[in-house]
Amino acid sequence: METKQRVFSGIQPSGNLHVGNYVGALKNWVAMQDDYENYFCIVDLHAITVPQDPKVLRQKIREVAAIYLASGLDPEKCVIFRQSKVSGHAELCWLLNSVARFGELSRMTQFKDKTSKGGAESASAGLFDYPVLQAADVLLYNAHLVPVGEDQRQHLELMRTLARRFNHLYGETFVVPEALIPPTGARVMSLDAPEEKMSKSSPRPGSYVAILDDPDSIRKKIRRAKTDSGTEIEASPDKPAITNLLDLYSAMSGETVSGIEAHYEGRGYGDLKKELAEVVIEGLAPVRERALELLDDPAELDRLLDSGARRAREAAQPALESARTRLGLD
Ligand code: AQP
Repeated sequence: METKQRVFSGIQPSGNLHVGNYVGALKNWVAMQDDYENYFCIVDLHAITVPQDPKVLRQKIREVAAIYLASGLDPEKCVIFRQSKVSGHAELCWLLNSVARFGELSRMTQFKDKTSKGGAESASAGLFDYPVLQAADVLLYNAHLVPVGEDQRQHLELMRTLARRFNHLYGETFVVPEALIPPTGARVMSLDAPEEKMSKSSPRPGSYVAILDDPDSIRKKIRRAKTDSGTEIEASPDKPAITNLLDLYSAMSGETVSGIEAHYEGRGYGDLKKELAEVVIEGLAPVRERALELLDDPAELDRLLDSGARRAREAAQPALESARTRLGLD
Protein backbone atom coordinates (compact mmCIF):
# COMPACT_ATOMS: atom_id res chain seq x y z
CA MET A 1 0.00 0.00 0.00
CA GLU A 2 1.32 3.44 -0.89
CA THR A 3 1.92 5.58 2.21
CA LYS A 4 1.14 9.24 1.85
CA GLN A 5 3.54 11.95 2.93
CA ARG A 6 2.53 13.90 6.01
CA VAL A 7 1.51 17.53 6.13
CA PHE A 8 1.37 19.60 9.30
CA SER A 9 0.21 23.18 9.77
CA GLY A 10 -1.65 25.29 12.28
CA ILE A 11 -3.18 28.64 13.15
CA GLN A 12 -3.23 30.43 16.49
CA PRO A 13 -6.64 31.04 18.07
CA SER A 14 -5.61 34.63 18.77
CA GLY A 15 -7.83 37.39 17.41
CA ASN A 16 -9.92 37.13 14.25
CA LEU A 17 -8.86 34.85 11.40
CA HIS A 18 -8.51 36.99 8.30
CA VAL A 19 -8.35 36.80 4.55
CA GLY A 20 -4.53 36.52 4.78
CA ASN A 21 -4.87 33.33 6.85
CA TYR A 22 -7.40 32.14 4.27
CA VAL A 23 -5.32 32.64 1.12
CA GLY A 24 -1.91 32.15 2.76
CA ALA A 25 -2.89 28.94 4.58
CA LEU A 26 -6.43 27.51 4.67
CA LYS A 27 -7.23 27.56 0.96
CA ASN A 28 -4.05 25.63 0.20
CA TRP A 29 -4.62 23.08 2.94
CA VAL A 30 -8.03 22.31 1.48
CA ALA A 31 -6.64 22.02 -2.05
CA MET A 32 -3.99 19.48 -1.01
CA GLN A 33 -5.89 17.38 1.53
CA ASP A 34 -6.53 14.43 -0.82
CA ASP A 35 -2.87 13.94 -1.58
CA TYR A 36 -1.41 13.76 1.92
CA GLU A 37 -1.92 12.51 5.45
CA ASN A 38 -2.90 15.78 7.10
CA TYR A 39 -2.51 17.19 10.60
CA PHE A 40 -4.12 20.59 11.09
CA CYS A 41 -3.69 21.98 14.54
CA ILE A 42 -5.20 24.86 16.52
CA VAL A 43 -2.02 26.12 18.15
CA ASP A 44 -3.39 27.31 21.47
CA LEU A 45 -0.03 26.94 23.27
CA HIS A 46 1.39 29.45 20.81
CA ALA A 47 -1.53 31.81 21.43
CA ILE A 48 -0.78 32.09 25.17
CA THR A 49 2.72 33.44 24.52
CA VAL A 50 0.98 36.82 24.57
CA PRO A 51 -1.72 37.59 27.17
CA GLN A 52 -5.16 36.15 26.32
CA ASP A 53 -8.48 36.45 28.10
CA PRO A 54 -9.30 32.81 29.01
CA LYS A 55 -13.01 33.20 28.17
CA VAL A 56 -12.26 34.71 24.79
CA LEU A 57 -9.56 32.12 24.08
CA ARG A 58 -12.01 29.27 24.73
CA GLN A 59 -14.43 30.81 22.21
CA LYS A 60 -11.70 31.55 19.64
CA ILE A 61 -10.52 27.92 19.75
CA ARG A 62 -13.98 26.79 18.64
CA GLU A 63 -14.09 29.57 16.08
CA VAL A 64 -10.86 28.34 14.46
CA ALA A 65 -12.21 24.76 14.45
CA ALA A 66 -15.42 25.97 12.79
CA ILE A 67 -13.47 27.95 10.18
CA TYR A 68 -11.22 24.95 9.41
CA LEU A 69 -14.28 22.80 8.72
CA ALA A 70 -16.19 25.53 6.91
CA SER A 71 -13.23 26.19 4.62
CA GLY A 72 -13.56 22.59 3.45
CA LEU A 73 -11.19 20.54 5.61
CA ASP A 74 -12.70 17.08 5.87
CA PRO A 75 -12.21 15.35 9.26
CA GLU A 76 -12.11 12.02 7.40
CA LYS A 77 -9.00 13.19 5.57
CA CYS A 78 -7.45 15.49 8.19
CA VAL A 79 -6.69 15.17 11.86
CA ILE A 80 -8.02 18.43 13.33
CA PHE A 81 -7.03 19.03 16.95
CA ARG A 82 -5.78 21.36 19.68
CA GLN A 83 -2.07 21.54 20.38
CA SER A 84 -2.54 21.71 24.17
CA LYS A 85 -4.40 18.38 24.17
CA VAL A 86 -1.33 16.51 22.88
CA SER A 87 1.34 16.85 25.55
CA GLY A 88 4.06 15.65 23.14
CA HIS A 89 4.20 19.17 21.63
CA ALA A 90 5.37 20.73 24.90
CA GLU A 91 7.66 17.80 25.71
CA LEU A 92 9.42 17.75 22.36
CA CYS A 93 9.72 21.55 22.52
CA TRP A 94 11.73 21.13 25.73
CA LEU A 95 13.96 18.49 24.15
CA LEU A 96 14.58 20.72 21.13
CA ASN A 97 15.30 23.68 23.41
CA SER A 98 18.52 21.96 24.29
CA VAL A 99 19.71 22.01 20.68
CA ALA A 100 18.29 25.45 19.73
CA ARG A 101 20.66 28.36 20.26
CA PHE A 102 19.95 31.67 21.93
CA GLY A 103 21.66 33.52 19.05
CA GLU A 104 19.51 31.99 16.34
CA LEU A 105 16.28 32.67 18.25
CA SER A 106 17.41 36.27 18.76
CA ARG A 107 17.53 36.71 14.98
CA MET A 108 13.89 35.79 14.36
CA THR A 109 12.16 38.76 12.77
CA GLN A 110 8.70 37.77 14.08
CA PHE A 111 10.00 38.12 17.65
CA LYS A 112 11.55 41.47 16.80
CA ASP A 113 8.31 42.67 15.15
CA LYS A 114 6.11 41.49 17.99
CA THR A 115 8.30 43.14 20.62
CA SER A 116 9.01 46.32 18.66
CA LYS A 117 6.38 48.29 20.62
CA GLY A 118 6.51 46.85 24.16
CA GLY A 119 10.22 45.93 24.11
CA ALA A 120 11.90 42.52 24.39
CA GLU A 121 12.55 42.92 28.13
CA SER A 122 8.90 42.44 29.04
CA ALA A 123 8.11 39.81 26.37
CA SER A 124 7.36 36.32 27.66
CA ALA A 125 10.03 33.63 27.41
CA GLY A 126 7.36 31.68 25.49
CA LEU A 127 7.25 34.33 22.76
CA PHE A 128 11.02 34.08 22.39
CA ASP A 129 10.77 30.28 22.23
CA TYR A 130 7.81 30.34 19.80
CA PRO A 131 9.78 28.96 16.82
CA VAL A 132 11.07 26.00 18.85
CA LEU A 133 7.53 25.01 19.78
CA GLN A 134 6.68 25.39 16.09
CA ALA A 135 9.56 23.06 15.21
CA ALA A 136 8.29 20.56 17.80
CA ASP A 137 4.79 20.72 16.25
CA VAL A 138 6.06 19.56 12.89
CA LEU A 139 8.89 17.20 13.89
CA LEU A 140 6.58 15.39 16.33
CA TYR A 141 4.65 13.98 13.35
CA ASN A 142 7.70 13.57 11.11
CA ALA A 143 5.80 15.74 8.65
CA HIS A 144 7.36 16.21 5.21
CA LEU A 145 5.55 19.37 4.18
CA VAL A 146 4.45 22.51 6.00
CA PRO A 147 2.06 24.73 4.02
CA VAL A 148 2.40 28.27 5.41
CA GLY A 149 2.44 31.89 4.30
CA GLU A 150 5.65 33.69 3.33
CA ASP A 151 5.88 35.28 6.81
CA GLN A 152 6.79 31.88 8.28
CA ARG A 153 9.73 31.17 5.95
CA GLN A 154 12.38 32.08 8.54
CA HIS A 155 10.77 29.86 11.20
CA LEU A 156 10.65 26.99 8.71
CA GLU A 157 14.36 27.41 8.01
CA LEU A 158 15.08 27.26 11.74
CA MET A 159 12.93 24.14 12.05
CA ARG A 160 15.00 22.46 9.33
CA THR A 161 18.21 23.52 11.09
CA LEU A 162 17.03 22.04 14.40
CA ALA A 163 16.00 18.75 12.75
CA ARG A 164 19.36 18.46 10.99
CA ARG A 165 21.33 19.40 14.10
CA PHE A 166 19.48 16.87 16.26
CA ASN A 167 20.00 14.16 13.62
CA HIS A 168 23.69 15.05 13.40
CA LEU A 169 24.26 15.08 17.17
CA TYR A 170 22.16 12.09 18.19
CA GLY A 171 21.60 10.03 15.04
CA GLU A 172 18.92 10.04 12.34
CA THR A 173 15.64 10.83 14.16
CA PHE A 174 13.53 13.44 12.37
CA VAL A 175 12.34 14.02 8.83
CA VAL A 176 13.70 17.41 7.67
CA PRO A 177 10.48 19.17 6.56
CA GLU A 178 9.97 21.43 3.55
CA ALA A 179 7.98 24.68 3.48
CA LEU A 180 5.18 24.89 0.95
CA ILE A 181 4.49 28.55 0.22
CA PRO A 182 1.71 29.48 -2.24
CA PRO A 183 2.59 31.55 -5.35
CA THR A 184 -0.08 34.19 -4.66
CA GLY A 185 -1.54 35.52 -1.42
CA ALA A 186 1.42 34.24 0.57
CA ARG A 187 1.79 37.57 2.31
CA VAL A 188 -1.29 39.75 2.50
CA MET A 189 -0.46 43.16 3.91
CA SER A 190 -2.55 45.40 6.20
CA LEU A 191 -5.23 47.43 4.45
CA ASP A 192 -4.33 50.60 6.35
CA ALA A 193 -0.55 50.09 6.56
CA PRO A 194 0.66 48.10 3.55
CA GLU A 195 4.21 47.93 4.90
CA GLU A 196 2.96 45.63 7.73
CA LYS A 197 1.55 42.14 7.24
CA MET A 198 -2.16 41.68 7.85
CA SER A 199 -2.33 40.40 11.41
CA LYS A 200 -5.29 38.95 13.30
CA SER A 201 -4.23 40.33 16.66
CA SER A 202 -4.03 43.89 15.30
CA PRO A 203 -5.81 46.41 17.54
CA ARG A 204 -7.08 48.11 14.33
CA PRO A 205 -10.01 46.12 12.86
CA GLY A 206 -9.75 48.27 9.71
CA SER A 207 -6.37 46.70 8.97
CA TYR A 208 -7.80 43.27 8.18
CA VAL A 209 -10.80 41.59 6.58
CA ALA A 210 -11.93 38.89 9.00
CA ILE A 211 -13.33 35.68 7.54
CA LEU A 212 -16.43 36.21 9.71
CA ASP A 213 -16.90 39.90 8.78
CA ASP A 214 -20.32 40.68 7.28
CA PRO A 215 -20.45 41.97 3.68
CA ASP A 216 -21.04 45.60 4.64
CA SER A 217 -18.01 45.67 6.93
CA ILE A 218 -15.90 44.16 4.15
CA ARG A 219 -17.09 46.83 1.69
CA LYS A 220 -16.32 49.57 4.22
CA LYS A 221 -12.85 48.24 5.09
CA ILE A 222 -11.80 47.83 1.46
CA ARG A 223 -13.24 51.26 0.53
CA ARG A 224 -11.11 52.80 3.29
CA ALA A 225 -7.96 50.83 2.41
CA LYS A 226 -4.91 53.00 1.92
CA THR A 227 -3.94 53.82 -1.68
CA ASP A 228 -0.73 55.13 -3.22
CA SER A 229 -0.12 58.47 -4.89
CA GLY A 230 -0.80 58.55 -8.64
CA THR A 231 -3.76 56.97 -10.40
CA GLU A 232 -2.37 53.99 -12.30
CA ILE A 233 -3.55 50.55 -11.25
CA GLU A 234 -0.32 48.59 -11.47
CA ALA A 235 1.74 46.40 -9.17
CA SER A 236 5.15 47.89 -8.45
CA PRO A 237 7.52 48.26 -5.48
CA ASP A 238 6.75 51.99 -5.19
CA LYS A 239 3.00 51.25 -5.01
CA PRO A 240 2.75 48.88 -2.03
CA ALA A 241 -0.92 49.61 -1.28
CA ILE A 242 -2.21 48.96 -4.81
CA THR A 243 0.11 45.97 -5.19
CA ASN A 244 -1.44 44.49 -2.05
CA LEU A 245 -4.98 45.00 -3.38
CA LEU A 246 -4.03 43.45 -6.72
CA ASP A 247 -2.37 40.47 -5.03
CA LEU A 248 -5.43 39.91 -2.86
CA TYR A 249 -7.69 40.16 -5.92
CA SER A 250 -5.53 37.62 -7.69
CA ALA A 251 -5.42 35.21 -4.73
CA MET A 252 -9.19 35.33 -4.24
CA SER A 253 -10.20 35.19 -7.94
CA GLY A 254 -7.48 32.99 -9.41
CA GLU A 255 -6.83 35.64 -12.12
CA THR A 256 -3.28 36.79 -12.80
CA VAL A 257 -2.13 40.21 -11.59
CA SER A 258 -1.30 41.25 -15.16
CA GLY A 259 -4.81 40.21 -16.28
CA ILE A 260 -6.33 42.32 -13.51
CA GLU A 261 -4.10 45.29 -14.38
CA ALA A 262 -5.26 45.05 -18.01
CA HIS A 263 -8.90 44.90 -16.89
CA TYR A 264 -8.48 48.16 -14.92
CA GLU A 265 -6.46 50.08 -17.49
CA GLY A 266 -7.71 53.66 -17.64
CA ARG A 267 -10.00 53.13 -14.63
CA GLY A 268 -9.70 54.50 -11.07
CA TYR A 269 -8.89 53.12 -7.60
CA GLY A 270 -12.59 53.41 -6.67
CA ASP A 271 -13.59 50.83 -9.31
CA LEU A 272 -10.85 48.43 -8.22
CA LYS A 273 -11.87 48.66 -4.57
CA LYS A 274 -15.59 48.23 -5.30
CA GLU A 275 -15.04 45.10 -7.38
CA LEU A 276 -12.36 43.68 -5.08
CA ALA A 277 -14.82 43.94 -2.17
CA GLU A 278 -17.35 41.85 -4.11
CA VAL A 279 -14.71 39.25 -5.05
CA VAL A 280 -13.70 38.93 -1.38
CA ILE A 281 -17.32 38.82 -0.15
CA GLU A 282 -18.22 36.14 -2.68
CA GLY A 283 -15.14 34.06 -1.87
CA LEU A 284 -15.63 34.21 1.89
CA ALA A 285 -19.46 33.93 2.01
CA PRO A 286 -19.74 30.12 1.99
CA VAL A 287 -17.02 29.83 4.65
CA ARG A 288 -18.62 32.47 6.86
CA GLU A 289 -22.12 31.03 6.57
CA ARG A 290 -21.04 27.46 7.30
CA ALA A 291 -18.77 28.53 10.19
CA LEU A 292 -21.63 30.43 11.85
CA GLU A 293 -23.85 27.33 11.55
CA LEU A 294 -21.16 25.11 13.08
CA LEU A 295 -20.66 27.54 15.96
CA ASP A 296 -24.29 26.98 16.92
CA ASP A 297 -23.31 23.48 18.09
CA PRO A 298 -20.21 23.89 20.30
CA ALA A 299 -20.57 20.38 21.80
CA GLU A 300 -20.17 18.84 18.36
CA LEU A 301 -17.05 20.95 17.69
CA ASP A 302 -15.58 19.84 21.04
CA ARG A 303 -16.34 16.20 20.21
CA LEU A 304 -14.57 16.51 16.88
CA LEU A 305 -11.52 18.14 18.51
CA ASP A 306 -11.34 15.40 21.16
CA SER A 307 -11.41 12.70 18.54
CA GLY A 308 -8.69 14.53 16.56
CA ALA A 309 -6.52 14.76 19.70
CA ARG A 310 -6.76 10.99 20.24
CA ARG A 311 -5.56 10.33 16.69
CA ALA A 312 -2.79 12.95 17.00
CA ARG A 313 -1.51 11.51 20.30
CA GLU A 314 -1.13 8.12 18.67
CA ALA A 315 0.66 9.54 15.61
CA ALA A 316 3.02 11.60 17.81
CA GLN A 317 4.24 8.67 19.92
CA PRO A 318 6.96 7.17 17.67
CA ALA A 319 8.93 10.41 17.06
CA LEU A 320 8.71 11.41 20.71
CA GLU A 321 9.89 8.02 21.92
CA SER A 322 12.72 7.93 19.44
CA ALA A 323 13.89 11.44 20.45
CA ARG A 324 13.84 10.42 24.12
CA THR A 325 15.79 7.25 23.38
CA ARG A 326 18.38 9.09 21.29
CA LEU A 327 18.94 11.53 24.14
CA GLY A 328 19.34 8.74 26.68
CA LEU A 329 16.12 9.54 28.49
CA ASP A 330 14.43 6.15 28.32
N1 AQP B 1 -0.89 38.37 6.28
C1 AQP B 1 -0.77 37.09 5.95
N2 AQP B 1 -0.72 36.73 4.64
C2 AQP B 1 -0.62 35.44 4.28
N3 AQP B 1 -0.57 34.42 5.17
C3 AQP B 1 -0.63 34.73 6.47
N4 AQP B 1 -0.61 34.00 7.59
C4 AQP B 1 -0.69 34.80 8.68
N5 AQP B 1 -0.78 36.07 8.29
C5 AQP B 1 -0.73 36.07 6.94
C6 AQP B 1 -0.49 32.55 7.60
O1 AQP B 1 -1.56 32.04 8.38
C7 AQP B 1 -1.10 30.92 9.10
C8 AQP B 1 -1.44 31.06 10.54
O2 AQP B 1 -0.78 32.09 11.17
P1 AQP B 1 -0.67 32.06 12.77
O3 AQP B 1 -1.95 32.27 13.41
O4 AQP B 1 0.01 30.83 13.21
O5 AQP B 1 0.31 33.14 13.15
P2 AQP B 1 0.79 34.41 12.49
O6 AQP B 1 1.56 34.06 11.30
O7 AQP B 1 1.52 35.17 13.50
O8 AQP B 1 -0.58 35.09 12.09
P3 AQP B 1 -1.15 36.49 12.44
O9 AQP B 1 -2.37 36.65 11.63
O10 AQP B 1 -0.11 37.54 12.33
O11 AQP B 1 -1.60 36.28 13.91
P4 AQP B 1 -1.25 37.08 15.21
O12 AQP B 1 -1.52 38.48 14.91
O13 AQP B 1 -2.20 36.48 16.20
O14 AQP B 1 0.17 36.79 15.55
C9 AQP B 1 0.39 30.77 8.82
O15 AQP B 1 0.53 29.79 7.80
C10 AQP B 1 0.78 32.11 8.30
O16 AQP B 1 1.84 32.02 7.38
